Amino acid sequence: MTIDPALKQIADKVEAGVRLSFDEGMVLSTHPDVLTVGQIANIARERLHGNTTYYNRNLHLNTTNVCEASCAFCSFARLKEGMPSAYTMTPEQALEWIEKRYQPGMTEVHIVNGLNPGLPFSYYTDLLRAIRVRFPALHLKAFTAVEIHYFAKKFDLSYREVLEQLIDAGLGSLPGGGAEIFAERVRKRICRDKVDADGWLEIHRTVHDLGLKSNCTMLYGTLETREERVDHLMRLRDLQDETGGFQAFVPLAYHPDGNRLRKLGAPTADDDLRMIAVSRLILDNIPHIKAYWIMLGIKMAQVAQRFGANDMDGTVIEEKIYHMAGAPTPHELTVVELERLIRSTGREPVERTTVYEMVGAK
Ligand code: V47
Repeated sequence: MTIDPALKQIADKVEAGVRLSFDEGMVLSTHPDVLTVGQIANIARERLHGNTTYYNRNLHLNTTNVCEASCAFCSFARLKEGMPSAYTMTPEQALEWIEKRYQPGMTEVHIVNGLNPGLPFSYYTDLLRAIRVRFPALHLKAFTAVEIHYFAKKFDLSYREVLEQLIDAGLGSLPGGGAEIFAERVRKRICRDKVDADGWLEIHRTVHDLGLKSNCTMLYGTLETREERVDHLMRLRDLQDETGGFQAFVPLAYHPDGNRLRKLGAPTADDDLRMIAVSRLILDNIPHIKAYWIMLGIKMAQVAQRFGANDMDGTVIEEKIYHMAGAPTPHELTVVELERLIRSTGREPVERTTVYEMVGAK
């Protein structure tokens, strides 16, 4: 088998543990031989994680889809209360919602909401406190940086003050959503009403400074160029050099149904696998790359385990955001199914907590 010299040079650097540049990120992003790109990413993946693929037992809770922002790619949000399928749960209704779906052994609830202008800040602190009291085994991974920014502006608080109050109420970590694509050119067109790239990064910097971990994401497949994808990864890598607080990167494949960008269609298999591989190779300082099966599809998430990914996310009981945008995946997987899917790729499933402690380890 012959390998193109440009890829061979990159493979040698990866073998030697040398950091890749923006230009090398571009070679990996554009070279037609995606299989070799994946093989190179697999070197980095196996060096970090051997044969392990992580998963967790989690629930997704979205307590309101009423949202002031009108992101062009979103199928979940409703602009105003009272519009068809708009909803807002009270904290009590949220508890009932969890109660119906909770299973012993679950370790995480992932909470992401719309930017609802009708709710006071106490709604969010009450929600976290109520869940913490009723379900003490659940880690509260809650509110994207977009929501934190919204609370800060609306309630006239600094990012630090918002986060300190949420931590006091039980916040355990921040999910990675809302990063979309950092390039201002694209942000202006797809999500102009929400926090800009610098604000998103500053919020995660503050989260890390307060001692919490967080995840990071990139939405790909809308209007961005390949350069803008690599630029996004470089900005995440720079912040991670500074703080070390990101634990996982989750590439989010754009889903086209029911939103204003639907004419674009969905990312291709090449996009999906290449995104996993390039992120593994550029983000040499972020430990985990998640192949989120809900949006990649189960089969692609399995293949991704050989292209640089080492995590599948979890059981994800009742996902809404992607299903309203047309994701054809099931709404949940059982642990038995997840483990079978991981084993059939030749990887060893390991259950983890949100912060990557092994479940059952002494
Ligand atoms: O910020 C919304 C994205 C994100 C669409 O941290 C869409 O472990 C594609 O943050 N097509 C929310 N993407 C989800 C999220 C997340 C999910 C799983 C794990 C983690 C983690 C975080 O979903 C939004 C936005 O970027 N999104 N609509 C769409 N039509």
